[in-house]
Amino acid sequence: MSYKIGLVGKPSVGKSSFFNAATMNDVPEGAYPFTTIDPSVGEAYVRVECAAPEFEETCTPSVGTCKDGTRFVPVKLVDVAGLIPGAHEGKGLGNQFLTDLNEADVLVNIVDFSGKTDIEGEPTENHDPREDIDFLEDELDMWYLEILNKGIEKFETKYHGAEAEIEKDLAEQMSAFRTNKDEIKQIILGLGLTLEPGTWEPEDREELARSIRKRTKPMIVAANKMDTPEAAANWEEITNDPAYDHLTFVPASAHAEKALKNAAEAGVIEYVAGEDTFDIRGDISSEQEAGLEQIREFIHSYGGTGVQTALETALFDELGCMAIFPGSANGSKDEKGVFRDCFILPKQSTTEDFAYHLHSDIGDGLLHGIDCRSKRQVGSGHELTHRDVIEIISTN
Ligand SMILES: Nc1nc2c(ncn2[C@@H]2O[C@H](COP(=O)(O)OP(=O)(O)O)[C@@H](O)[C@H]2O)c(=O)[nH]1
Ligand SMILES: [Mg+2]
Repeated sequence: MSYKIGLVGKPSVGKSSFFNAATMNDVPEGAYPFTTIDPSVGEAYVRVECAAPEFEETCTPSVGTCKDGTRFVPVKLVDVAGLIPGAHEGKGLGNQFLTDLNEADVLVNIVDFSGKTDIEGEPTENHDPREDIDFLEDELDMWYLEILNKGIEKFETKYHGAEAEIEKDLAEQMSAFRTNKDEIKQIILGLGLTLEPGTWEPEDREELARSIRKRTKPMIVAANKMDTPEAAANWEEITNDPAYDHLTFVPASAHAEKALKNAAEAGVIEYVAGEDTFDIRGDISSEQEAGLEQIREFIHSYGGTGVQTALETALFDELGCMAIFPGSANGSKDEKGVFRDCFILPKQSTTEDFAYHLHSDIGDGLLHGIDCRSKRQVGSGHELTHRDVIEIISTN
C-alpha cells in the first residue's frame, strides 16, 4: 500500500545509480543504454520529523527507522527502463516503459545536467539538458494523445442515443491514468473547448492530451551529476529559464550519495541519509579523506546530495501527500510501544480518510478525532496537515 515513486529519463542519466543510492540494492549500472532490462522495484525512505520528542516520548517505529528525531518512512522506488525518443511508437523498450509508468504515483525525471550524454544516452559534450526534459514530456504527451485519439474514435463511431458524453468515453479509455469523467470534463472546458470532439482541431487534441498528462502524471526533475563542473552552469541557465517555470528542480548527485553510504557502511564515516554533513571516524588514507572532503563541499553548498530531497519533494510537494502519526491524547501507551506508525496519506485527507486508512471498521464507527497537540476534538470532515498527531475515536 505504500506510495510508488518512479525514476524516469533517457538512458545513462544515472537512474540505476540514483536507485541504488536510495535503496542500497544492487542493480547493474553502466554508461550504455538498456542496462536496466526489467524495472527494479526497491524500498527507499522519505524523511519526516518525528513527533515523539514533542511528547517527550521515544518512538518505536513498526517500519522504517528513526535517527536523531528524523523518521525514515518507507516508499517504493521504481527504476524504470530507459526511454528513448519514439518509445510511444514502441521504439526501444517502448510500451513496457509506458506500462511500468502507470504504476507510479509520481515521477522523478532524472536528467544528466553535465551535458555529457546525448539524447540516446551516448557520450557527447555540451548537450543541452533541456532537450531531455522536452523529449520526456513530449514522449508522454504523444502516448496520451494516442490513447485520447482512440477514445475520440470510439466515441465517434459508437451509437450513443441521447446519452453521448465525450468525457465518459475518454475517462474509460484513459482509466489506467487514474482519471475520471468529471476531471476530464473540467480539463476540456478549462481549455475553452466544447464537449463536441468534432470541433477540436489537431492542436486542441494535443493541448488536451498534455493537460491530462500534467494532471495525472505529476513529475519533478532531479538534476543529476551536479558534482561535475559542467552541471553548475547548466543549472544556472535552466533553472532561470522561464520556459521551465512549471517544473521543480532538485540538484542531485547519485554518486555522492552512494559514496557516502558506502563509506558509512564501511564504518569510515557517520552519515544520516539526506543530511548536508557527515563525521569522519577512524583512520583513513589522505586520498580517501580528500575524496570525502570534496563531497563534503558539494553537499554543503547544495544542502545534501539531493537524493533524499528529490524523493521528498516528489511525494510531499508535488503530489501533496502528508505524514500522519496516530497518537493518544491522554498519553496512554500501547504495550508494543509509542509512535509506532507514521502513515503517508494523499493530499487533502480528512479525519475520516485517516480512520478508513487505519481500518474500514474504524472508519465505519468513526465518532471524531482528537488533535493530540491541542487536545481538541476534530470532526470527520476536518482536513489534516502534514505531521498531525491524531487519535481516532470510533465505536469499533
Ligand atoms: N558524475 C556523475 N556520474 C554519475 C552520477 N550518477 C550516475 N553517473 C554515471 O552515469 C552513468 C550511467 O549511470 P546509470 O545509473 O547506469 O544510468 P541509467 O542508464 O539512467 O540507469 C554511469 O557511468 C554512472 O557512473 C552522478 O551523480 N555523478
Ligand atoms: Mg539503468
